[in-house]
Amino acid sequence: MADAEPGVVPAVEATADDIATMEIRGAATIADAAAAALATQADRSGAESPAAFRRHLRAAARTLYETRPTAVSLPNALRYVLRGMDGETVADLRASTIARAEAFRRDLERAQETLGGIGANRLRDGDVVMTHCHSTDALACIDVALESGKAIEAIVKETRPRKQGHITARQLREWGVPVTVIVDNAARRYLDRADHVLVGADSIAADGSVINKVGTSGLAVNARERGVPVMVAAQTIKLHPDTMTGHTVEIELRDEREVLSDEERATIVGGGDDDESVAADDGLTVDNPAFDVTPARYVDAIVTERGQFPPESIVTLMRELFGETTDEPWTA
Ligand code: RI2
Repeated sequence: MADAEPGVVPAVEATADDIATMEIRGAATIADAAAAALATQADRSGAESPAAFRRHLRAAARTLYETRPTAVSLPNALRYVLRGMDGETVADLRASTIARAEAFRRDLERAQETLGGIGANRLRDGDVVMTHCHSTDALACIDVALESGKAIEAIVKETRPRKQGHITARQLREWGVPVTVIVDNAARRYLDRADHVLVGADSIAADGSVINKVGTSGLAVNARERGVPVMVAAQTIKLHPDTMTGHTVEIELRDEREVLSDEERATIVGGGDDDESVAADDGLTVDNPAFDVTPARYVDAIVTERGQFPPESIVTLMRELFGETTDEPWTA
């Protein structure tokens, strides 16, 4: 855990740690946890002056912000809650911040339900859906389709390196959905059986490109070649306002041990625990990007709680919701 900033309560640090280690993961879940953590900070803050309260809230937001760089739901959540921090006394600041965080969390849940209803309209009775990774927004679409009596089958990519496809498979089996789990490399072969590719998003850029779990872009290209439509389920909290002004989305690089354990590495480069020569520079590089970028032209529809959009038109929604302001209130 990084050194705590003054005034940040331990529960916020614990949430930040859980996000960094992916105990808490998935863009919507991260946003929800971050808002809850700011409410906890407000509730437990020991600040004795309004200025100190504001300073500590900003420090808490910074602590959360620095955990993972790609999912924009995190800064969007922090910005939303901090903008609601209002009042001349500590008591008023506390109350307004907590109320704002609670409103955010309610809206998030409602948005996912609404999105699920819209996405479900794209699914017909008997359809087979191929999934990648684990997305609560994508699963919400299947959930509503099932509730309305449609039979759905799923082909679930296991999604290396962390195999979050297993979480998707578990959820779908709980709902009674017939599931076929495949290794990622089998996806193209199984696309012949799929009616949809359905994925979530960590960020959506102004040009309609979708940043999602690594492997999404290859899947989308193969799906286009096979004529299988690609549907992205993403609440508007996933829209990345900075991209309207030309910024790019940072792709998180994670620990190489998620790909290759120390033991596996030793089997490649030789040596073992007692072999000092392996330690420093063994000439083997392991890269572990968590996400990739799928260009808009490979995406058929982005489904949000505000409706379904062709990716190229998502920028109009982005402007409407965020304007041109992308300040970072936690940097003050
Ligand atoms: P929901 C996940 O990232 C996946 O890439 C998933 O598609 C995306 O977040 C959205 O998830 P990670 O946190 O918000 O597992 O739809 O790296 O739940």
